[in-house]
Amino acid sequence: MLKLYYSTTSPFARKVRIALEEKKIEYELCETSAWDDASPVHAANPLGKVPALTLDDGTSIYDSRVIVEYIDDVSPVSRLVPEPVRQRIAVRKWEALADGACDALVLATLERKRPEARQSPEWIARQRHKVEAAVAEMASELGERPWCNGESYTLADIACGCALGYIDLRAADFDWRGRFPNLARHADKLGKRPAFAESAPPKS
Ligand code: GSF
Repeated sequence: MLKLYYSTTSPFARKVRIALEEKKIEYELCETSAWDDASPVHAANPLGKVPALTLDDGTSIYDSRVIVEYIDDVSPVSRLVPEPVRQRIAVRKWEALADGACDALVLATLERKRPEARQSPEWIARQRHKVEAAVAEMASELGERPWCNGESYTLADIACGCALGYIDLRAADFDWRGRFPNLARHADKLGKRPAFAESAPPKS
């Protein structure tokens, strides 16, 4: 059976978990911390990051974008990335935007964990700016439409919802709900899907 190495806080792993659930693919979850040298994720991914997915033949794949592409291709149920090239690229661009916001927030979070005297406020501000610009772009792209891309639920919505959830976890002071009511509406709608509700990150 497929085995997913994940952590409860990782927005990238959450994206994969939601995709697996939506596609109704059976898999085993293995919670782990990539920061633990003894974590089995290091054998599955030389980069030592979650998520990583081991396949039935014992090989593994990473990172989240490759895993999602794989699971979208192995099951025809609920296509998450549309096939026509323009739509596909638009959805993948949404994913790059949402994942990029998470990457910046991961960097800012790690910086804040360093001893205070060694932290760089400029670096944190630089990353924070990227997060804010990405969220503004998401709000502008979503507008008043029902889904991030096209007429249906896609990976764009999954990536967007996971990024917003991660912002709540790591940058709770960023009032994106107040600034972008359309994103708040969309996040609430996504949060009602079982796949989102079941994978919600821990509170703070
Ligand atoms: C990012 C994974 C990642 O940053 C993907 O899968 O899409 N581009 C990759 N994983 C973090 C956990 S998290 O903050 O989501 C991780 O495992 N970091 C451990 C490390 O040593 O950097």
